[in-house]
Amino acid sequence: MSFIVTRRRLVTGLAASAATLLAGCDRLARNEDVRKALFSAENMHKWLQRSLMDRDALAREFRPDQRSRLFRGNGTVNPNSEDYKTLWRGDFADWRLRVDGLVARPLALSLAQLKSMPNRIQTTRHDCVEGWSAIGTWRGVPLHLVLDNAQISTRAKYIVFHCLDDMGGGNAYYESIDMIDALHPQTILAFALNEKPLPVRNGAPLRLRAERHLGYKQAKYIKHIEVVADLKQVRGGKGGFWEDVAGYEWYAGI
Ligand SMILES: Nc1nc2c(c(=O)[nH]1)N[C@H]1C(S)=C(S)[C@@H](COP(=O)(O)O)O[C@H]1N2
Ligand SMILES: [Mo]
Repeated sequence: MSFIVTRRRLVTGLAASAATLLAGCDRLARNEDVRKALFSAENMHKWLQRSLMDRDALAREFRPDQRSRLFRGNGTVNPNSEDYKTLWRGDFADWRLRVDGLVARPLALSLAQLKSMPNRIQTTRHDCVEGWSAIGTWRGVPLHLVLDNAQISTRAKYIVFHCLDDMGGGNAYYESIDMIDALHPQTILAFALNEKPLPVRNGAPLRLRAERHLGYKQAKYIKHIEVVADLKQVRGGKGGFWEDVAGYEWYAGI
């Protein structure tokens, strides 16, 4: 006998168990605040997304001829820090990707070293919350290969990307993802867009592509990857620049 669990049956099943659970929590549920928190649209959405979404599923890939003619830039498109300008003038030969935190072997990788590692090419659609999308072809090193090289600890829970651009007042852009996304096959450190070196506009010399996520997770101008067990100790504590300053959702899955 074989069992095929359809998505619908899973949803129905989960909803039924939630109902049983909630009936048991009747006294608790009579508390107005608890009820509001449980049934807020945001929490329901989060709960459904977290429990049902197949986190290993691949994002759709497109054919190269489906690419957008121009992959526009957004957010920082020309970092104005002296550090960045100096690196750019030297064609990023002096740039290093630092990898540290919960690792046995901290790394400082040059662009040449990254380019000599096995890489992946993927044509995907980028979706920005500001209401635009673009399809581009990215080439880069799968993040899991870099993490393997650094020998990350079993305590590692999140990967934080620190960037070279200053968003004002010395606050660099940063973002983070969890280990499921870090090990996802389409999560790459991209050094090329549409088979050309990554333009400054789109994050030269290295940017993240985590294809199951919205645009703001795709950190550009990466200089440092930090492996951590907790996001609370990093910067504003919410896991990303926009999460800290504007309340964007940390989990921006699509
Ligand atoms: N370092 C850095 N990364 C960033 C941003 C930024 O301002 N700085 N903007 C984010 C946002 S909101 C989007 S939509 C994408 C834009 O990528 P693009 O410039 O290649 O279109 O980069 C993301 N990564
Ligand atoms: Mo965005």
